[in-house]
Parts: sequence; structure tokens; C-alpha cells
Amino acid sequence: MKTYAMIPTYNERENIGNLIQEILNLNIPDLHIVVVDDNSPDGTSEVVRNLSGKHPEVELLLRTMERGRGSAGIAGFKYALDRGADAVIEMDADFSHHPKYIPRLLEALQDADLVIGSRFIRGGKDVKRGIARRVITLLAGIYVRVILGLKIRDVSSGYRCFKRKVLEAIELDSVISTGPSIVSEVFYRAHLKGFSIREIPIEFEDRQHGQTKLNYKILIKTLLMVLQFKRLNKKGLLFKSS
Ligand SMILES: Nc1nc2c(ncn2[C@@H]2O[C@H](COP(=O)(O)OP(=O)(O)OP(=O)(O)O)[C@@H](O)[C@H]2O)c(=O)[nH]1
Ligand SMILES: [Mg+2]
Repeated sequence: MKTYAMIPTYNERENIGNLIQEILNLNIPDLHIVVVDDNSPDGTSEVVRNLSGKHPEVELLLRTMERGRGSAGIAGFKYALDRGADAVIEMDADFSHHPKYIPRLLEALQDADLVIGSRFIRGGKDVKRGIARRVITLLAGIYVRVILGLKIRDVSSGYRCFKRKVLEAIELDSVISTGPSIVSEVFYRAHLKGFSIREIPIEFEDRQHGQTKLNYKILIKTLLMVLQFKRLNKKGLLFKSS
């Protein structure tokens, strides 16, 4: 099964090399890695380029004209689909999404279309993060679940594994999120298309190195975007083909 680990990065120089190495150490057959970097000023792409010279399964998608977690994710999904991926694992570069869970995500994909690494089911944890940040995550999660009617416990988890057919069906070209709201938008689209979704527990830890890109402005924008998905869906405009 051709699988891509798709990792969007912005200023992750100190994390990305170790992360790639740990993924390679898993020795999963036909596992490729694509790092989608928005020309990070810290030189993240250099680290990736060096590693891809040594390991052909490490690939760099360098974007110089666009910036954003959302559009980077879409570009990465399309890249993997174009190269014939049967499954795609999406994960952050900062070790909050530890690669040790990759085998479990792939195993669970045998009986679900979409598998989520989840903090909020039995066995999962949100550790080593400040209390304020954890409370915000929990409250924002309740808001998203109620508005969008999702059954998922961890609606802001960007650590997940998709069968190819899910990414084909959710209409990547009509995704409206350019920023972090993409995480919930993708869940909403998969839910509306009726795919089976399963959560497996992960222990989510704070980023190893570097700085957060999240601030209150981005948080508010993300919450407003959720209302926008809901509104578009009500009008029958979320999917172009609907
Ligand atoms: N390509 C690209 N990647 C991004 C962008 N913003 C964030 N990312 C990456 O998306 C992933 C998640 O971003 P984070 O900054 O870790 O967001 P977070 O987990 O909510 O917050 P912290 O872990 O506290 O920083 C990381 O791998 C980032 O490097 C962007 O504009 N472009
Ligand atoms: Mg993070």
C-alpha cells in the first residue's frame, strides 16, 4: 500500500530532521514522506532537501507564492494523490504528533476510512501543555462539535490517516479554509460524505522546539470559519457537485 506522510511546515528547522529520521526508522514498506514548506525563513527546506538527497522516499514540496496551514495541506494531499497514494497520513512537524503512532493509524485504517489520533478518548492525553491552552482546545472542540454535528471527540486533531477515496470525495478544490480551520473542515466534509471515522488514542505533547503560530486572532478566525462551512452546507454550496 503506497502511503504518504504529509507534513506541513513553517519554521520547523529544529524539529523536521529528527522527525523524518524517526519516521524512516519505522521501516514501513512503501512509506513516502512529503514536507510541504512555505519557504520558511529559518531554512526548514534545506534540511529536507539534504535528507531527500540521501533518502529518495523523502520529498519536498516547496511553495514560494503561498503561505498558510490550510492551502499547504491541500497542496500536500494533491501531491500525494497525484503520485498514486493509497493512504495519506497528515501530521504536524513539531513532535506533538509522535511518529510511533503511525503503525497503529495504518492498522486501524483496515476497518475505517479515516482514522484520527485523538487526545480525548480513553487512553489519549493532552500532556505538558499549559492549562490555558488545554482549556481553549476543549472549549473550541465543544463549539465545533455542536455547530457541525460531528461525533468526533478530537475535532482539532491534525494527526490523521485517510484512505485515498476520502481525499478524492471531499473535493479538495472547494475547501475554503486557508488556515488551521482546515482540520475541522476536512472532518466535516468527510462526515457529510458518510465515511466511517475511527479514533485511536494518542498522547499529544507540546511542541519540542520552535514557536507557535497560533494567536487569538487566528483562533477567532478559525471559529468564525466553522460557521461559514455550516452556512455553505445549508445553502448546498459546500460541495461544487451538490
Ligand atoms: N506550510 C505551512 N505549514 C504551517 C503553516 N502554519 C503552521 N504550519 C505547520 O502546521 C503544523 C501545525 O502548526 P503549529 O504551529 O504546531 O500549530 P499548533 O499545534 O496549533 O500550535 P503549537 O504546537 O503550539 O505551535 C506545524 O507542522 C507547522 O509548522 C503555514 O503557514 N504553512
Ligand atoms: Mg503544534
